[in-house]
Amino acid sequence: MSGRFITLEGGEGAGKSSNLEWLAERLRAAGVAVTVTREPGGTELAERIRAVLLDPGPEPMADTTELLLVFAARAQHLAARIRPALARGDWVLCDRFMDATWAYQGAGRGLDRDAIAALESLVLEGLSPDRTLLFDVPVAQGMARAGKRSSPDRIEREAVAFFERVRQCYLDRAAAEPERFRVIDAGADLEAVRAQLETHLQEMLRWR
Ligand code: T5A
Repeated sequence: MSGRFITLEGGEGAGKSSNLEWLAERLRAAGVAVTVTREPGGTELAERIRAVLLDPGPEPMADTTELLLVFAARAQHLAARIRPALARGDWVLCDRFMDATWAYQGAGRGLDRDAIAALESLVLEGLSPDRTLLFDVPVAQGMARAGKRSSPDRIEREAVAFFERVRQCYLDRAAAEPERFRVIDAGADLEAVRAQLETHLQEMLRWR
């Protein structure tokens, strides 16, 4: 694989989607071929799994069902979109990836770490992002932003304590892997967030 794999992570309303296309355009302007995608989703089939995952629906979803659906979507996304894009040399910009599973299903739901690790090994086959941009925002601020935009999906209906665990897990993972993660103060205004992103972008462009 000759491309680069860059993931954007963070809690609800942190500003990942607002900056994804901006980042892609900055990279394209520098002559990089970019594939923009997201999880759960990113292919026609994986987007259908996403719809099931996020639909509040009438029947409560078991936590293990949620975990397996997340990985089912990811397996499809990797096979049909991410690995082919990396193989042709694209830089893949992905809105959420494996760290989200550790944060939401691991820390948020409290699911068994060994089970998550086994599925990670099965589905990722050793693939890891080259860089992860963590958009860190206080939970209340992020939820207020997300709440203004649309009615809550199934996961957004969780309690504040769930999202506090998610945030802490992301910060712990960033501290444990400082070479992969860059943490962005996403509570700042958009201009200040983009100034931080610009620094990280220039650093990544030196990979070439
Ligand atoms: N999930 C996902 C799992 O549980 N396990 C997994 O393994 C994976 C991959 C995905 C859900 O799936 C879960 C996590 C999620 O709950 P989603 O809709 O993609 O669902 O969820 P989010 O990625 O959280 O989407 P959000 O839209 O909530 O967050 P974003 O993308 O970080 O925020 P964004 O850019 O849409 O911004 C939200 C609002 O804030 C404003 C924007 O204009 C927008 O209105 N905003 C700002 N306002 C002021 N200042 C700034 N700096 C701002 N930045 C953005």
